[in-house]
Amino acid sequence: MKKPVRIAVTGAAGAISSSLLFRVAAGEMFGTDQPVILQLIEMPQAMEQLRGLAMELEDCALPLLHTIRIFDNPEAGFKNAHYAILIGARPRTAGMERIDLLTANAEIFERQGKALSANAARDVKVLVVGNPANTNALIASRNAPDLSPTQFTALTRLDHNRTKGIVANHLGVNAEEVRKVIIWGNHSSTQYPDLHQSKIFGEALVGPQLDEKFYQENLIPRIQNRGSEIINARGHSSAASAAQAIIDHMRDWSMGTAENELVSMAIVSDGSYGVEKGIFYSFPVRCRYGRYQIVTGLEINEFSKKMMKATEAELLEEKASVNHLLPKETEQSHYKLRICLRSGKFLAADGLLDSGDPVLETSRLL
Ligand code: NAX
Repeated sequence: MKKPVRIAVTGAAGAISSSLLFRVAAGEMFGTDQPVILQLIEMPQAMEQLRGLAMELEDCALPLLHTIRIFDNPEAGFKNAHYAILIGARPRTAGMERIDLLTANAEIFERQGKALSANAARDVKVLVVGNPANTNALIASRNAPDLSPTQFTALTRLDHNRTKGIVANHLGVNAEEVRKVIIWGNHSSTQYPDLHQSKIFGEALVGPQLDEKFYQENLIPRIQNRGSEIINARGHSSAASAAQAIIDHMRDWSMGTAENELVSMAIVSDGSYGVEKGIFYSFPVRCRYGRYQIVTGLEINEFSKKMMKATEAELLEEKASVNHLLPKETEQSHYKLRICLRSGKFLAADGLLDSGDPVLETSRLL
């Protein structure tokens, strides 16, 4: 049996987490030979609810569930975590402006970034789910001076999976047949679900299988607004499908993407495709050896360029509104990316260790 991995989850008593934790403890995220230690974090007022959830987990007698620990603060909860899934966030309440939501959450993610930097395993992989997810990831990452920005990601896999599901349903095929969809940009209604690179049964999708006008005028807005459609229908935001997307995101990041496939992850921009550096933007990536790599060289048409710019503009606006929470000292590390090795040493994108010793030739292995 492998050594257990430590998985910290914030917002652990909430709706998404309640769908997620049982599946993680059953081995659906990291495999059925990987024991897990769950470090569950909640607000002090939700600890009783969290204790109830922990009891239910215990009552499942799952063989992979090594330990459950519950915490009312991120500093202790992130201790030695190999994975951190940041779900807890302030929900938008009536009368709250977008800027109020950004500010309320910014404070939460500032503290969590600091706590991760000081307490988590040096090669911790962080996934931000709580909204506004991309900008929350930026705040956490900018407040984590001892970690690499490449260790932080935000969830756009739900949008990616939604696109596959909706297109598959429209065409009457299995979702697995719809390959290479891309979500560009923000996890918001400005996201750009790009099907121009997509394949179905190995052939181009837009054009031969899917009318371009229908795609632009019907499918794109439908995917962009799917979150609100679900809230209107069930009175709650997505929970089970978000849990599925979290499992897919973490599994692919650590264990690799399927052959001949790509996935969407919001990661710190390195300037690829002309996207401004230093913001968390969803790109097409492939993962291997526990790292992601942006898929480069895709042909981008004029329509796509316009859509990609619009969602980038929204992220730049969000960044400007939380600028006061982004410490100056971490600005450079977000422009010149390096990866953090398991040893805690940093490897620059040019293949040099901090000491200046070359270790391997790498291009864009982030
Ligand atoms: P719930 O309201 O059911 O649960 C949130 C939980 O987080 C609550 O139990 C609350 O006590 C806790 N919490 C709040 N602040 C905390 C903090 N500082 N530390 C620890 N715990 C804290 O919401 P749920 O449906 O689980 O959704 C959680 C977040 O995911 C929301 O921000 C939501 O908007 C976001 N989503 C993001 C998605 C994505 O694709 N990126 C999709 C699903 C979801 O909408």
